[in-house]
Amino acid sequence: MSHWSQKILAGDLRALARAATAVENRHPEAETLLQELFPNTGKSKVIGITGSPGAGKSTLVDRFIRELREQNKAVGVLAVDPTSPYTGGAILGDRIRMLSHHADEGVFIRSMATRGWLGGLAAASTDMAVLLDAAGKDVILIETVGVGQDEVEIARLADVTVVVLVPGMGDDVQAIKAGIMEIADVFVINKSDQPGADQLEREIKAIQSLSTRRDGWVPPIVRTVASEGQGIPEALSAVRSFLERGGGKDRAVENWSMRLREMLRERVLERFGDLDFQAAAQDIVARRRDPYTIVHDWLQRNAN
Ligand SMILES: Nc1nc2c(ncn2[C@@H]2O[C@H](COP(=O)(O)OP(=O)(O)OP(=O)(O)O)[C@@H](O)[C@H]2O)c(=O)[nH]1
Ligand SMILES: [Mg+2]
Repeated sequence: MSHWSQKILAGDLRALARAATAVENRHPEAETLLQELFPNTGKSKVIGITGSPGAGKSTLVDRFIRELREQNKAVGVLAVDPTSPYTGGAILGDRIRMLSHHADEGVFIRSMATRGWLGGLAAASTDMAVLLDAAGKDVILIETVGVGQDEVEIARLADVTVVVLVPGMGDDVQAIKAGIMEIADVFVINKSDQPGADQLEREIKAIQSLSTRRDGWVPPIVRTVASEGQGIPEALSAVRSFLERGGGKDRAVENWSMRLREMLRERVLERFGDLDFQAAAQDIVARRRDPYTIVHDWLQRNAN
């Protein structure tokens, strides 16, 4: 095992930070590192926190960190910033807001920019979680914005997913219908100091009453005022009760099954790197060649 891996396992923060950068940049040496570290993982709990922009996710994460640190848990935080323009200032905001924890050796925070990541976001998050797990973090918090395909995938990688909603935003309920329902293990109604929390809770319950989850779990609804630290222990205890049911294994199997397919696809495409898809596609559209023969020929040529 490399000296670098040993340092990470020993909890060396500089070594971990360097590794996180290597993983984020998909540096070839990151793969060797992850290979070496993987046998030492499987101990962390991964909590996904997702919700619309400005819902208070970072504020909530910050409070979770405090609470968990009081319980002497080592915490890793991964803030996955979306490409959409509204987060222009959020990266900096996150850094500043969570800065108070930076001097704390038990907390490791990393913002991951997603520009140019297309599709690889969940893969990168998985690798980062492996890294933080190896570094001995008891809990890994992953903040993501919205409920796009990436978020659904990241939610699948988390052992438990918290969906943060805020009162008074009619579109939240639309979002619930659009797919939050299937990924939320715990609902947090943040900004409960604002009017409309009762109504939002009723709406969530109404939707919940329409269908039951396959695992029979009814996601609890917890009200918080993250900016004031209200409802934090309750939210974490809802998270814990879901974790204690132990449904995470199935989800992990599903996640790795998907990851394996992606990794294979990526490696195969790498190996076939010099193929001219564009030219081949033009030939197909012009009916000069057929796609079946093209793929067959490619496979023949690279069959080793
Ligand atoms: N009134 C009120 N404001 C809150 C509460 N929680 C957070 N805020 C404020 O809401 C704003 C957004 O909070 P963030 O934690 O940055 O929200 P976010 O969901 O992380 O935002 P993005 O990462 O940009 O999507 C900040 O000004 C917070 O101080 C709350 O419970 N009540
Ligand atoms: Mg945030």
